[in-house]
Amino acid sequence: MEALAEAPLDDYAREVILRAVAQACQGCRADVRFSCTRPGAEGFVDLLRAANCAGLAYLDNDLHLCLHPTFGPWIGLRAVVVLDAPAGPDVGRPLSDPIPAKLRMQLQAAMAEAMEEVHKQAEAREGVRSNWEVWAAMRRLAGSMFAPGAEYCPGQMAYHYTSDKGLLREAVRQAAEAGGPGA
Ligand code: B12
Repeated sequence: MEALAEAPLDDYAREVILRAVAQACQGCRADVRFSCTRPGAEGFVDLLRAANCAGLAYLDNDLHLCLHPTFGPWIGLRAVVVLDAPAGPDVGRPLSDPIPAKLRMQLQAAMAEAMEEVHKQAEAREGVRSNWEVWAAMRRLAGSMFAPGAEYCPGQMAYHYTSDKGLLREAVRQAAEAGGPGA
């Protein structure tokens, strides 16, 4: 069986984005920064703040999540592309908080529960991974006021939180069987 790369989804996103940028920006200089670059490494960009500044999604500082007006928290922020060209007329403006007060209180309680496990672990990443269903439930609650249908499917959800490549391999196998994009 062919070995999978360290972060296959990040590699795939990088490849597709760079190809799209090359096609779209012929002759125009583009600086592309990816969300998988860790804080402290060269080229790091805070994608939550970038999405907020661009008016793409509201940055919720309680939840450490960006909320899109249609898809709520079910968006992945993959890259920022800065073009060496004049901005168009549709320059984004930060959005306002979409969460009503009652839901905000429920979310604060859900976040406090999720953070309990994080505080027990030396690494925040491990605290999220070992307790990921609680994090997913908090995110689902945040998504409850947006249009239904955007939530990740079970396989995507589990891979997203655990980075278990066995799950990814299985999803690609199923897509190939169904003649989908993995084929
Ligand atoms: C580092 C990081 C984390 C760390 C944060 C802790 C730490 N020690 O820094 C850990 C591993 C805990 C983490 C967890 C998660 N993350 Co994260 N993370 C990032 C990353 C790479 C950088 C964030 C950063 O450092 N910003 C810069 C600093 C200066 O900002 P800051 O205000 O000091 O801190 C920010 C974060 O670090 C975060 N934070 C700080 N301390 C802690 C502690 C905990 C426990 C958590 C959850 C967050 C958190 O809150 C601030 C943002 O408002 C971004 C991608 C990017 N390039 O922006 C993704 C990113 C923010 N993460 C994302 C996601 C989805 C998650 C998870 C849900 C799932 C996952 N993949 O693990 C979990 C849980 C978070 C949740 N609310 O549900 C998404 C958000 C998408 C969205 N719709 O909003 C991003 C944008 C990645 C992406 N490709 O989309 N993440």
